[in-house]
Amino acid sequence: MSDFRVRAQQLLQKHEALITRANCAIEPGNGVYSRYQNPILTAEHTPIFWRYDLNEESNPRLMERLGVNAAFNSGALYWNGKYILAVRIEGDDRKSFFAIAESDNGVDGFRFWDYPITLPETDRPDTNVYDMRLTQHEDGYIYGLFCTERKDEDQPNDLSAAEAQCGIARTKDLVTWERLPDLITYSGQQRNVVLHPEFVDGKYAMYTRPQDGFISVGAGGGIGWGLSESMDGAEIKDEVIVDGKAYHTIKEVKNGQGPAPIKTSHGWLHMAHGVRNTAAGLRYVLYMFMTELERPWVVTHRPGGHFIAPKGNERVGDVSNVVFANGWIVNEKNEVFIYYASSDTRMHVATSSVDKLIDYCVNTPEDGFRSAASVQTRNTLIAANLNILDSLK
Ligand code: M1P
Repeated sequence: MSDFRVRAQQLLQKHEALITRANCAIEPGNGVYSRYQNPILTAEHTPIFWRYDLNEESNPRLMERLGVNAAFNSGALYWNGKYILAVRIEGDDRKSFFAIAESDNGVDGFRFWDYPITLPETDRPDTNVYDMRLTQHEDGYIYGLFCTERKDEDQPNDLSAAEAQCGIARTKDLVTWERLPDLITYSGQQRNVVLHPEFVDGKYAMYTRPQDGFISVGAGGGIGWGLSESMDGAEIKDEVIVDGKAYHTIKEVKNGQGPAPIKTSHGWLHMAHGVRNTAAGLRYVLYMFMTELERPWVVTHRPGGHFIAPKGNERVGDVSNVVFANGWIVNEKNEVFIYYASSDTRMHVATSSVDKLIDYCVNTPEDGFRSAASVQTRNTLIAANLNILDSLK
């Protein structure tokens, strides 16, 4: 067999072994959710035929021609009994695009469809697109809301000056996408915009993240909420803040809605990311809250602290000390699959259930905003436990 064929078989076999590797929950976990042994998607999970020219004549050394740098921040959808991710793929050229990966069980066996999503552009082409939130809306479409980044033309000499806005596309089959005009709001920039799955007062409802700059939210920030008459020319005239930033919490610098919320009989379950600054740079964690069923912009429960923080190997990557989630799935058994990325590099899953997440939101004490309040809360728990500890031994 030629060297070329030997190498081709090695590459293909190694890739297949990676994709078919079983993933196991790490038990006993914290009782709220289970983490898993392996990431579910990495750059190496992308098909060999996306990265190599497999023609021996044009690539006799079988070199990688188009490298993939990362597979992370994925939207998620339970669709025809499959666990679907709209993955943010970043090439070695730093450009991101979206690709669908699917799995039968939600925790392993994720396999990319043959082609990435071909996303139409508007008449103002995107430089970079990322972080798609998938929402199955009651109007019958699947919407993908994502960040579209373009050069800030007002600052031509600063090559890092960029503008973030919310791009919108919709589909019925996840293959053919119709691009709609970008969302109009009256905030400077937008990122982390998420479509609510139901009409509210007959209008489309969106979670927003108004921000003054591209990285810094400035005087803006917080998770906002607004209504639009239509998605074809979406416009939010008024944004109210649902969940703001707060001093000395896990969301001191900025925060943003994760995926579309999950509807439960107790209210809407929300997952979001919170960011604080440290000597080592920004630290991104996930947190949860619940809102009223009829008024999804009114918070009813605010469990204090982080829900998922970067742990072990998750802490290191292209942008270290980050966990970020823009997708989760509830199946017909009310099991919840939380898809989170670590350090802007790879994708993981954590599993839970609707009941466990409601329990977590309802029964986790709120942040008391002072050390003394935290000690008081902990002492209440300790005192109650010391009365029953001996009976458990
Ligand atoms: O690098 C961490 C994250 O930074 C941004 O999130 P936010 O707008 O909240 O700061 C996004 O670029 C996100 O993709 C990235 O994971």
